Amino acid sequence: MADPAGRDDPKQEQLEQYRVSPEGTALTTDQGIRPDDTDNSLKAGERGPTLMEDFHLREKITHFDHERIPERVVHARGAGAYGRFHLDESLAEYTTAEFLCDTSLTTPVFVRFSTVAGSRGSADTVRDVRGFATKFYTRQGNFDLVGNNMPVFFIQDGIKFPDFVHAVKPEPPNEIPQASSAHDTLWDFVQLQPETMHMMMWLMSDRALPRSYAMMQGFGVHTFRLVNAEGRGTFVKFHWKPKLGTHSLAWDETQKIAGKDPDFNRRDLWDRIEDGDHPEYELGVQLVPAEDEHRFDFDLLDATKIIPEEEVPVRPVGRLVLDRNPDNFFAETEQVAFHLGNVVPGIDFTNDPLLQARLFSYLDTQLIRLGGPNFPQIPVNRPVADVRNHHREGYHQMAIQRGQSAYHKNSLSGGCPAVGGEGSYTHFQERVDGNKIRKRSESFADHYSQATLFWNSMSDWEKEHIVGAFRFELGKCDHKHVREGVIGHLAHVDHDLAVQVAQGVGVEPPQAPVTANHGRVSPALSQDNAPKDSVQGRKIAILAADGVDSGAVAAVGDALTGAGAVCEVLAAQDGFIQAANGGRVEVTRAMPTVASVLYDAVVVPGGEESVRTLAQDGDAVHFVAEAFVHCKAVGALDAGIGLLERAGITGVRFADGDTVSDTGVVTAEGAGGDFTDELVKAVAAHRHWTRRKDHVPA
Ligand code: HDE
Repeated sequence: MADPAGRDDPKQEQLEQYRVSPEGTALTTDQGIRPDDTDNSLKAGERGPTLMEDFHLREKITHFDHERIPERVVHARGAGAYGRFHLDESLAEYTTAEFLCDTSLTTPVFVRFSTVAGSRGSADTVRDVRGFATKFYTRQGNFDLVGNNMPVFFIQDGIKFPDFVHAVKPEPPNEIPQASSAHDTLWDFVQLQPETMHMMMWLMSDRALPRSYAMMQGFGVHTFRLVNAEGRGTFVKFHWKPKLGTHSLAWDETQKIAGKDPDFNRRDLWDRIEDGDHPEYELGVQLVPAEDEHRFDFDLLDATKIIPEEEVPVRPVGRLVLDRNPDNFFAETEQVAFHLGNVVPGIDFTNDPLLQARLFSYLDTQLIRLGGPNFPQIPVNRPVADVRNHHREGYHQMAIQRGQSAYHKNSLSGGCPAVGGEGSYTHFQERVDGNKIRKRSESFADHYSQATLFWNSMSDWEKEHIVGAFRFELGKCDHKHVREGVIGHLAHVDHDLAVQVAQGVGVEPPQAPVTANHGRVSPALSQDNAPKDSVQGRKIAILAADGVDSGAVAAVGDALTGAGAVCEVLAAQDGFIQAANGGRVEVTRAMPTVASVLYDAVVVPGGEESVRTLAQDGDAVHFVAEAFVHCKAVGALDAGIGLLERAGITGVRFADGDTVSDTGVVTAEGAGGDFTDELVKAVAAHRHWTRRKDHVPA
């Protein structure tokens, strides 16, 4: 079966055998019998008791009773999509993995994005790490790259994972709070486990609040190993870089979205794919020759460390495009089973103790979640490569395995399936010896330097957001000693940071620096340096009422839609509004059903009567003010400029002599080319974070 671009896709072809649709069919039981009625149970008399023999009732209720499976213990909430990975640069010098060597190949994939701490029904826009898990259906078998949107992790050794997850999940007595790290147990864990500090800097940064899954980086986190045809190993870190740049929401906005549209990121992914605006990511690798293993001031096996891109550049090798939504959430997104141990020849592991524990966990967890060892046969999990082995039976065995022998070696089936030979998986040969010991390597001991590197690399506005996040989260901790403990660690990261956070949470700030800041920076870490040249998939609200200048609505709509954005006309009610020139403008949505937090920008076209009405509508005034406070592009034309004044955005004189900052506020008399060009640029900039906004009440 062909993909949307008309290319052959073996995975979609395989899935097609399992897809069923209701059109033109008759209702049957699971046994294929057509009941004559599915609305009334079988009774002894119209008002009599229900009969046991009603097989249809029993089957229907029984199946319903068993509809739920356990949610994932972490990463329970997710959204998935199919796509294709195309290789541009061959890595044949480093690996035998065919999909990384042959540039003529396009590999089908399934990707699942997720939050970590929340339950399946929690909101998308919580402060959290995001999972970015990719299953490559390669011709040599499945390769799963089970990554996150942050390149480091909270802990160094997998044996701490249950402790960490118990600390971040809702607290045991009352299961509060849902999908939030702002509570005592998480921060208690943090203050007693300083290896968390680097990751906590990421978690308190805007990286934890992605605007869209299409605007989020992904990282394999661990150091893996590529192995070439000669058996030579090369260390590798995997990176996904979104084509649209890495962009985030404002913290206040995320909390409001969680109520207005808890499915915000999931819906965004779905809509983009439905609209043909396919999310795209570049796969990059950082390669480190085996002989350089010890050349860094950190250990490559320590998952709380990055390799700064300035030290080892990220080499782009291919492109991932997500172009197909699943047909059924449960069948595909819920039942997909990722496993770090799913590797293909040419990709191998390292001794990272976090990675090693994960190798145990994923297979184990799928057994309980998906109910037995045959989950690889579920359509979304099936490799496109042939599967033949001596595994037999188990719950829900789908294959009818023929033949007399289910063992190796055998002579009765001609020795088949045959073992080894060309293209088989050979483990990397590494000499290993050492004392049996429960101990962390000394090379894992520095918990602060890279947290400092991250802090140093942030722009002023990013630093402000980080301080705000620490204050919010620690401010929710009831135990003062927990707040003090965290400030104690922050003091080792950066003195100013510790002082600013301490001041916000009522803790005595450190008097003098306890650790000198090393002053190093890695510009690649700052979102300030992300590409800001596209409005693809951005959502723009055009506020209007009767009497609107329909020419301006059309000009703004054409310019932004032409550049790839999605424009929606919002008015007090659904239907149509009368334009100033007598024509009609169709309303996309009634304002009370949406909110500014669901848009990237707002535009107020002219039309005296329209603007007079909007200025008397609290929803409209708040819409504009809130968009401004969330640093979004705000556009106004002619009389529309008056609404900005009404919202308290313009016309304000500050006591300190400062004037109103107008970055990202685009106004003009007449919707000419300059206005729309400036507007498109202001929207492409994503947000105008440096804008002064404390005077606007929203
Ligand atoms: Fe996971 N993780 N993890 N994790 N993880 C799971 O597997 C685990 C870690 C990640 O969309 C579970 O099927 C341990 C790092 C993603 O289905 C479970 C440790 C990274 C997903 C599990 C880690 C991840 C999971 C829960 C420490 C980034 C969602 C359900 C040793 C590199 C995959 C499941 C999806 C899911 C265990 C740490 C990423 C329990 C023990 C580091 C993206 O097996």
